[in-house]
Amino acid sequence: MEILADPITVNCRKVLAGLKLIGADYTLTKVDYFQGEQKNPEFVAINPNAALPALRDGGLVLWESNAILQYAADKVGNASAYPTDLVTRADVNRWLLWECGAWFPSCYVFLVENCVKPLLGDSTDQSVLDGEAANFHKLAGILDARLGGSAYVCGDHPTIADVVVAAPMHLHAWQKLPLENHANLVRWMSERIETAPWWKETHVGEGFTVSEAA
Ligand SMILES: N[C@@H](CCC(=O)N[C@@H](CS)C(=O)NCC(=O)O)C(=O)O
Repeated sequence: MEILADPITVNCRKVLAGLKLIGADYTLTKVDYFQGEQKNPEFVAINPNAALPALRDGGLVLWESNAILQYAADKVGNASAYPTDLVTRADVNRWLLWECGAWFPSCYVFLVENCVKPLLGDSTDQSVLDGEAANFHKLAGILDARLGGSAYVCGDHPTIADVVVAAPMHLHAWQKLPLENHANLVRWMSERIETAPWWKETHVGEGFTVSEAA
């Protein structure tokens, strides 16, 4: 499997961490996000959305980070990372869709305002952050309630749902995500996610720095 990605971005880190959790072999072809290489015609021919990441595997070209993880887990046959029983799989799929449709867009507001804009010399728009706060707390509360009843998002061991849901908050301190009232979410992130090898090996630091291991 060839992954075309820039390890600093949310959805690329998600895929790289997920592939490590799954135990899938892959090669990484870097497409530089801040150089805008995702907009180059060669990459747009692979992903017409001009967005990272993408996968090539034999004749398959696949984009959408969550679809890439679903494919990779099924290809490897890792039923721990992506359970095959009907009910648990439905649960995992539900969180994947929730992340893409609701959680990522909310966390992304904080990433843009508190990380990307200052880095590019632009100023944070507090009114945008204030406008997103209620929605963020609603969503974080949903996740917090789930994590109050189980160690991981879908049970007692990590699945791709954990990687997918953690990714949009991967720079939570720098993003200044207002997590103080979501204790289960904070505990899960610090004790279950940030201690995991697949997360540490794909570390992204403030300023969008990556280690060699990434
Ligand atoms: N739903 C897509 C979102 C992909 C996406 O938005 N990727 C960002 C990086 S995390 C991107 O490349 N955006 C294009 C841009 O900002 O030019 C996925 O999960 O793969």
